[in-house]
Amino acid sequence: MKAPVRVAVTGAAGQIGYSLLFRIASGEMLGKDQPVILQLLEIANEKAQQALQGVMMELEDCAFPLLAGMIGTDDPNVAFKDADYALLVGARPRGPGMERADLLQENAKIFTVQGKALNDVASRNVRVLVVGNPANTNAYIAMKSAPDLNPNNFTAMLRLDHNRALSQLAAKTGKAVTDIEKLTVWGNHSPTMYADYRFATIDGQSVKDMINNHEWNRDVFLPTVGKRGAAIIAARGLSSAASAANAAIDHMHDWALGTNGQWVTMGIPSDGSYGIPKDVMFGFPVTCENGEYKIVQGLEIDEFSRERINVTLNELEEERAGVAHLLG
Ligand code: NAX
Repeated sequence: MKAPVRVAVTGAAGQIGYSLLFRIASGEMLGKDQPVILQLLEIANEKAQQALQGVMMELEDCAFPLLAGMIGTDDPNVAFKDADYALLVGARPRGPGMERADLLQENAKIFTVQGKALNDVASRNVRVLVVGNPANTNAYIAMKSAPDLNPNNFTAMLRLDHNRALSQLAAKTGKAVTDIEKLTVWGNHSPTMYADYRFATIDGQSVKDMINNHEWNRDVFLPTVGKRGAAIIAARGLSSAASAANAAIDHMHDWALGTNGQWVTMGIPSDGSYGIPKDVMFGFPVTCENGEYKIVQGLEIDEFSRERINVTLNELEEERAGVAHLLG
């Protein structure tokens, strides 16, 4: 059996946490041979801490063979101590009457503190996934607040958008999700993201040619994927939780264990590829191998795609400008 790794999860008593922690502890994220120590962070509020204790009791009651230890805390310096993986799920939700700018500011405060704590106490190789919204900008803030860590180890979750797009394409073509390769989602985890199936194939055949309907792409597919989060809220009265937890598992699993050459989508700091300014936390097509991701290069960006990419990039640039004063 391997030595245990430390997995920090914030917002551990929330909805996504409740779907996520049990799957991490059962080995679905890092493999059935990888013991984990869970380091769980919740806010310093009696109700939240009590709820966290309840979740930890349930984790105990599963008697997971791979769960090698567990702590619950309200202190980021404790939660992130020597963490090998950090899933930053907890964030400030949008309250009544709260403007987008206020939401950005409130979350910027949280992710500055958490980025600093990661910088101070986490493993030098910690791999960070930000789920809490606005995920890309929160990940950017955490990265900028952790100057001693490798910026490439800060990522944002676009995988839910990727998986949503996969499912829509499987339904449209009548094929299985596992048949579809080379799909990606560019940009921000927001309705502006651009799900792009121009390169996707099924048994070597072009999905674009199979569908052969630009209007469906523009008027049905993109709005369906982009507004899926809102549709779930309308139907369930609560935001996506199990599917978000599933996407977080997929993201970390593939990053740690590799994708065997398959494309997946990760929000990562741009290296300048495809004209996206350096450091912008952007959804790109990547492949993963040996614990590293690599952007798929050489894809042609046509006029429609460039327009879409610019829209989502502009939104991210605006968010970045909105928090610049907090990053010194
Ligand atoms: P919940 O409100 O159920 O849970 C969030 C938990 O985080 C709460 O228990 C809260 O006490 C805790 N929390 C808040 N601030 C914290 C802090 N500073 N440190 C530690 N814990 C903190 O929300 P949930 O449904 O679990 O969603 C969590 C986040 O994921 C939200 O920001 C949500 O918008 C975001 N999402 C992101 C998605 C993505 O694809 N990137 C999709 C799903 C989801 O909407």
